[in-house]
Amino acid sequence: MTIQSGTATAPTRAEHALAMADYLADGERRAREIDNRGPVRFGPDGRLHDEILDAYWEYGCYVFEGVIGPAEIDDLRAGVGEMIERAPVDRSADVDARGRRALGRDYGVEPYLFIKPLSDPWGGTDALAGRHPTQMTQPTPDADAPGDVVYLMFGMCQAVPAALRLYGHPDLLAIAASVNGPDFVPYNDAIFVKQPGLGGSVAWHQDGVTHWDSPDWDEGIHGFNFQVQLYPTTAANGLWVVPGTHKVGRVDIKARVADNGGSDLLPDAVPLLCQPGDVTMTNRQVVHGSYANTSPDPRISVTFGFHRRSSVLGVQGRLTVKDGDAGWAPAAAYDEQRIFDRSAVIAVAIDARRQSYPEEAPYHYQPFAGLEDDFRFGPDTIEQVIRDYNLNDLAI
Ligand SMILES: O=C(O)CCC(=O)C(=O)O
Repeated sequence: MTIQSGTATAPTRAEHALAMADYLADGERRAREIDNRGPVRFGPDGRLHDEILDAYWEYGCYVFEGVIGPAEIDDLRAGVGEMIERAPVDRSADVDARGRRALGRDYGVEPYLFIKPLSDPWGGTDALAGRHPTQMTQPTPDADAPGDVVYLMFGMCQAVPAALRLYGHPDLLAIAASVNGPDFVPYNDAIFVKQPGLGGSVAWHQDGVTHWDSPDWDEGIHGFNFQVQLYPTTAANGLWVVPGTHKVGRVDIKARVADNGGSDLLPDAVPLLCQPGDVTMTNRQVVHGSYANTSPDPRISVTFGFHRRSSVLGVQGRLTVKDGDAGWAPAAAYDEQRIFDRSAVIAVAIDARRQSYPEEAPYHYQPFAGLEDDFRFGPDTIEQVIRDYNLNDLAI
């Protein structure tokens, strides 16, 4: 069977899984041929090892193996699992499946984004600046599938204490400093939930929206995203990237799919294959996407990104997901205060982590040097820094 983008006749879940098999195997083989994975290594100066940086800049993605230990992964699975359980029963409800008031009814940003099972909510639409020009195959879910499934969850630093601690992870922050400079700033965060047989797709896209025509454009100007994987990621449920596309400017994705006979199975894409505790770093300019999860394996990717300060300061942020609806939300240009307020989450996260992992050397975040005592994790900073922090995301 040929799978085509946006066709009227949708395969069933089982047909889709079967039809993907050869493509998935080929993609795995291509992924193994690329030298872009291994444990995190730093040089004597504390910066990410040059070999890793070179590979990241060559391919636009890197898989760091075994960064997060099993005990921390267990904590994250428990915390994220609870956040999923506390979701409204469907997109119009205020109570969770146990009849409790759902999480986040008092949050400034709705924490849950629902979709129809196995659907592609953004492909071929104007959402998110129209950056997903083609629609992925949307298989028909099994008859017993729920009407709505959680697709994305926002506000992890407020909703999941283990995720706040993760946000202060010294190796991840040292990587961010190596790529974006010691004065790096945060972007946003989102947890991708791809339940087996239900999880939706993310259509092929490049993330950045503000700097494509900038005279200062380069391959790093739109920053990168980490994904901390809580479960194994496979070719069937994982994120795919087209290596090297972060270097070539805006890619005509529509033409690529058309040249591929209308199929969304791009021939030069590779899946990011991970074990629990592995962390991927993906350049936001690389063409990337993921297929409907018709496999039996769940994927939960705790996703958060970082930018160069110069990419954000004075820039009009335009890209956001608000009120459960992905779309443009014009804001004033990001100024020093906004950047400071959002970056304070990193300072508090570092201290939250220090309190839970006293044996680990905390990361020294240069923009908050000397201010550490003002941003200790506790009731005051939970209220003043963490509550609704994602209203201040820095989305470019
Ligand atoms: O994890 C996925 O499936 C999609 C991730 C993505 O599109 C992103 O992080 O920008």
